[in-house]
Amino acid sequence: MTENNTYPFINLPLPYAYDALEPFIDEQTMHLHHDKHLQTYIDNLNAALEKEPRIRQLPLKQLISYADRLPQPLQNTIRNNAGGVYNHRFYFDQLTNPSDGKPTGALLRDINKTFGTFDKFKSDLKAAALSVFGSGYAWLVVDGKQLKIVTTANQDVPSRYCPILNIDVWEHAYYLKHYNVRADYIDDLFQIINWNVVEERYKQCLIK
Ligand code: MN3
Repeated sequence: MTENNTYPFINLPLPYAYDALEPFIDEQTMHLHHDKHLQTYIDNLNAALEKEPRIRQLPLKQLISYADRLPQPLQNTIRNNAGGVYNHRFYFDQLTNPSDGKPTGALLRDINKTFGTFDKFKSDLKAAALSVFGSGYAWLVVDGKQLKIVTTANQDVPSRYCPILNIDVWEHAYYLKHYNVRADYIDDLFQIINWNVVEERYKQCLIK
């Protein structure tokens, strides 16, 4: 579970070493992605909240859902930067050392029920991730009790659903190693998913 849910936001350390995801995600990408890109969202969010005492104490997810009611340009600033913090923490927390892992138990059963097979699920999620034009994310979410794949643009969060897995398809997530070949990055990402984390999220979504 993530601590530090309110202002001032800090960049929590990765739950593994920077080189832990090699050879699928390289160490340099992890340094840039976590220490520079995520840090920038955190700094920008803190700078915006410093000037907005009325919303400063809202937890991260409430900031995101409240953003719609804020005047422009504060609305965009909060949506993009609070979303950037939430989405990146969510992404980093679900990764782990390479393994042949796949989900077990209820999650595997329900993936098979929804998508046919685990391989079909992976190809559907990959297709969704490839379909994101420009920057954004592909997600595995729970909609009511139903698994579903959705995509979001920029740093938007799929607020209508309970998310359990995301794929960051911003080029900064893969460009150093995979260049422009997003498909190869997605294949590599499937080698480093921490399915225990995803299964735990699934359990939490189902009891909401
Ligand atoms: Mn990113």
